[in-house]
Parts: sequence; C-alpha cells; structure tokens
Amino acid sequence: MLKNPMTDRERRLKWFRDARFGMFIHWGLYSMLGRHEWVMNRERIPLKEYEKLAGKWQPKPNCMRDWAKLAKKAGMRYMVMTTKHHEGFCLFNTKHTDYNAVKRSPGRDLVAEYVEACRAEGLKVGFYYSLMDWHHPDGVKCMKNDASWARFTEFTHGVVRDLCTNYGKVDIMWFDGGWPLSAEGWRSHELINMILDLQPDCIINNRTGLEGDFGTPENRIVPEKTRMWEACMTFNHSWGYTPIDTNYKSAWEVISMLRQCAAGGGNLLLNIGPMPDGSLYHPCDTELERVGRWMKKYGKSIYEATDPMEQEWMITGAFTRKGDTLYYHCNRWPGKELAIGGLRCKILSAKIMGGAALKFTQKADRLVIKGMPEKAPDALSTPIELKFEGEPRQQLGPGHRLLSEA
Ligand code: FHN
Repeated sequence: MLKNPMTDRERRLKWFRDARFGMFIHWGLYSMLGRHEWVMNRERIPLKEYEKLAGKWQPKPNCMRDWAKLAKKAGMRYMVMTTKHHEGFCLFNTKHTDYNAVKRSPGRDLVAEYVEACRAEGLKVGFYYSLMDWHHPDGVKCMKNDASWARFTEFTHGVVRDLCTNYGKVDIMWFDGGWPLSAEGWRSHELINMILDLQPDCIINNRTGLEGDFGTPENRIVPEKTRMWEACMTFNHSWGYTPIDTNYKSAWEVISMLRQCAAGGGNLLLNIGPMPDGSLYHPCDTELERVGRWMKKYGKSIYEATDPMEQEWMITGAFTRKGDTLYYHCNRWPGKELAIGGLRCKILSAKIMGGAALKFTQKADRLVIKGMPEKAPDALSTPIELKFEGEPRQQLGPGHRLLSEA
C-alpha cells in the first residue's frame, strides 16, 4: 500500500520553512579536473580514463568541518551535499558498487565525515543523490532493456536505502538527474515510501518525477504559491569546482536573493564547489562571512518576515512582511530622505532596524521618510522597519495615478 506523503507533509516541513537559508555542496571526482561537474560528459572523457581519478582523490582531513563552520557563520541552517553526482562515484560506503570513496580513494567515508560536521554545528543534514548515473553499466540500457531496468532500479533503491540506514537522521533527500526514466520507471513511489519508512521526518524534493514536498527552481527565484519551494543557486556559474569561472556573486547579491526568497515564502540553497582537497576559497568564504554579519544584525527581517504581500518594484529596495510590519530592504541608499509610492495603508512608525524612530510624512499614497543618515548604515542593505494600521500592501501601476484615483 503506497503511503500518502501528503498526510504529514507540513509537520515534516516545519523546520525547513523556518530555516530559510542552506548551503549546497557539489564535490566529487570532477572537482579534481576543475572544469564543471559535467566535465566527463561535455569532454567525452573515456570511462576508463575518468575512473583513474578514483585512485588518486586525497581530500584533507576535517575539511567538511570548515564548510559547516562557514555555513553556520553565514546564517545557514542546513546543508545538502552530493553523495553521488551523475559521474556515479559514491562519496560513501555501499555494498552495491565498489566505485566509492571507501573502496577507492581516499579510503574514507566522506558522507560520514560530512554528517558529523553538520551535526557538530547544529545544522540539518541533506543528501543530494543523482538518479542518472554515467558509470553504471545499466545507466542508459535501462531505457530499452527490462533486465537492465530491473538491475538499475534495484541498484538505485539499494544505494538510497544504504544512505537512509547508515548515517543516522537524514533531514532532506535531494534527488536530481531524472534522465532517462520517468517517476514510474524509477519506481519513485516505492522509493519515497522506503525513505519515509526509514526516515519518517525526512523531506524529499520534486526531482524523482513526483510532486515531492517542495519545488526546486534552479538559478532563478520563482516563488510557488501553493507549496514550499527552495531556489538553488550557484556562486559563480558552475556547481562543481571551476576556478576558470570567476564571476562570483557578491554578499550584496546574496542578501538580495535572501530577501526575494523570504518575500516569496521560500528558501535559498546557495552552492559552493569546494577544491579537490576540500578547501574553500575566496570570495565564497569572505562573501559568506559578510552575509553572516548582516544576518546577525537583520536576520529577523529574513527568517521571520515571510507573509505574502502585493508589492511593486522600486530602485531603492524591496519589502519583506510580518503581519502589520514591513521591512523595506534599502540596498541603494537615496540619502537623507526615502520616498515610497503606492503604499495603501496608514503608517504608524518608522525606524532603521535596531535604530531610533524616523520622522515621516504620508500624503495619499506617497510616503516620505526623513532624517535618515546621508550614508547607508549598511551598504549591503539597510532594512527600515515600518509599522502600519492593518495589512500593508503596495499598488502603483504604470500610470502616475491609479485609474480609480484619476
Ligand atoms: O545536472 C545537474 C547539475 O550538475 C547540478 O547538480 C544541478 C543542481 O541543482 N542539477 C542538475 C541541473 O539541473
């Protein structure tokens, strides 16, 4: 009898909704080549040549502790790490394949080390698992051959069972790479039932071909109105370590993305692709430290302010909302005065978060906040806390006045 995961989805999602911010880690044999995690596929590297990497990967000890410490410092509350990416190399021990980090290099269970590092920092534990597998002999034949399909789905379910059995509490199963089978082909209902039998509090994303517990927009922030969602984003433009890809996001951009996710009621999963030896690198570490300092001061306006709100684009910033309170995240500081048009509610008070009350005038739908510092208190973004009478909303439209007011 297939369980209906819907029955206790909100119970399982509670911590995730409150978490808001997580660290994604893409790390594998591909990290040694430094040209994206798809390098084996994009450069058509022969399997026998690629497999040699599994004989020489030597990550330094305790590198995951550095990741977890940085994640905690940045205000992240969970991590998701690749346990097996499309290359097929398992970062953990499993009886279903010797192509793994214990039987080959580095002769260590990297997933066990990762789990220990997460827990040492009080972070929730997420496992990324790619269904698609470029190494398994049945990884493609399963499309056309029943015996191959049976072997490959048994392999898949067996390896996921190992992940959900051997590492204590697993908080997220983050599936990916659904090619070349459908949900039916992967036997995804059975897979999810097995996971929930072994890990009754676990949440599962939407990439098994089934709806899952949450949506996963990738490298774009697209709020979903009817269910939980998490936007996963690269720091540059690759998921795996790719030093030739040097266009990294800044702390300013990360905070802007966090504000967008909070305003839409979702999460941000920001990726780092560590170096082959597990080292982190600039500017990921320094930018995340800057984000963390900001989150320490203003995190309430991100973690807690996720009430939906009708709002319009402004060049000086954007809102998050918690009940009758708006946080205007001013990330382009206009100077001593800030004008906001279109607010359809009576303002009661204004202040820079953590600061003194600010004077203001409100005539019709034009609010002007006065007496602000000439320079931004925080150049990354300065949230201005505005309290209103009733439920605040913003409506501007393209005309200078709404038709109803013309
Ligand atoms: O092909 C993968 C890619 O390498 C990366 O893992 C991303 C992360 O969400 N998922 C797939 C592309 O959608």
